Amino acid sequence: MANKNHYEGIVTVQRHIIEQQKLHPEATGAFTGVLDGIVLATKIIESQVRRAGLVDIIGAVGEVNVQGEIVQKLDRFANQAIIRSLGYRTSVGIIASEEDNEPRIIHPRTADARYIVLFDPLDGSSNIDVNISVGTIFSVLRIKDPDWDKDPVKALLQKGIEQQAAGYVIYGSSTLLAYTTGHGVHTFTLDPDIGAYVLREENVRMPENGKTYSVNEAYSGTFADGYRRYLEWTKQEKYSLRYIGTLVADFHRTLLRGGVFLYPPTKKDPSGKLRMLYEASPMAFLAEQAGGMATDGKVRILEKQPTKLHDRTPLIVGGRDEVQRVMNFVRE
Ligand code: AHM
Ligand code: MG
Repeated sequence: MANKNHYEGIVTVQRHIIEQQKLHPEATGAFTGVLDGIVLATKIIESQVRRAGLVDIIGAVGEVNVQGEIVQKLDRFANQAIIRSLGYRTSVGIIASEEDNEPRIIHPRTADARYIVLFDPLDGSSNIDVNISVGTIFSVLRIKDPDWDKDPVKALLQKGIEQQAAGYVIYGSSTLLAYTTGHGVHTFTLDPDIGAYVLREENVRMPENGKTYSVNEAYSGTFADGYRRYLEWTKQEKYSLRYIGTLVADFHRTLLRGGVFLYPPTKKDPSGKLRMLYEASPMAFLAEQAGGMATDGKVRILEKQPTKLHDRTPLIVGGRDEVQRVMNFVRE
């Protein structure tokens, strides 16, 4: 049982979001409600992730999702938790999940429906069965097109720079939430005693350099020459390799410790594996807000125009100096 004084002056994520909203005088509170819905969903997901070894929820459902991957049971649970938690927020018009073929219109056109929420419900899902951290990623866009409900896909094909908010939760040794609304990156830890995300660090800064690289090096035989030369260089410079295979966890380490994460084009995935709207774009927003960089090797991720819902992109993200160095090799 935590001691009473422990909770004096506590800042929960809800309180923090309300404070942040004061930076936008025109805000109505609708946006706070959207983030609140996401926060609730992640608590529901976390409770199941923690029980994964106790109940019959790990393992595959026996279906293949839109990305051609085996659907894990927890993936499906997480997807439904987010859809339900956002379902009664009338300010959300469209939600789109990495797991689904099409976006869902959850409120037909009303004066209130102003936001689009995109999410990867359970990132790193192949790691579930082996007790390795998984996560949830989210991105919030504003509805701009007055006829949005006629063509919801068109409404959400926006550049990353248009994001109103982005964040992730890691279900790791503790449960941690990181978010940005364009005013820095802030992290919170879920306190299991009170069921609230409690402020851990405000305005997290990504170190500009750090001698760690993170990549699935087993695929390097099919990387372009520039990437291969960079990987040779890391050996000469005595870098360390860290690769978890859960983007959220690899990104979070890079955010705190510095270094670079890369998922280049491969023979199997010529455009890279990671999804533009559900993974690369929110991570790029967070990275830049923490002083880091994110590129596809040529173009800043936040300036790329997505052309379809499940677009993929190569991703190089991390501290400024490290990303710049990879780009120098790749451009040569
Ligand atoms: P997922 O969202 O289906 O779990 O897939 C995305 C994951 C990322 O978390 C991770 O960075 C990457 O796939 C790992 O891919 P690979 O196994 O090819 O290294
Ligand atoms: Mg993912």
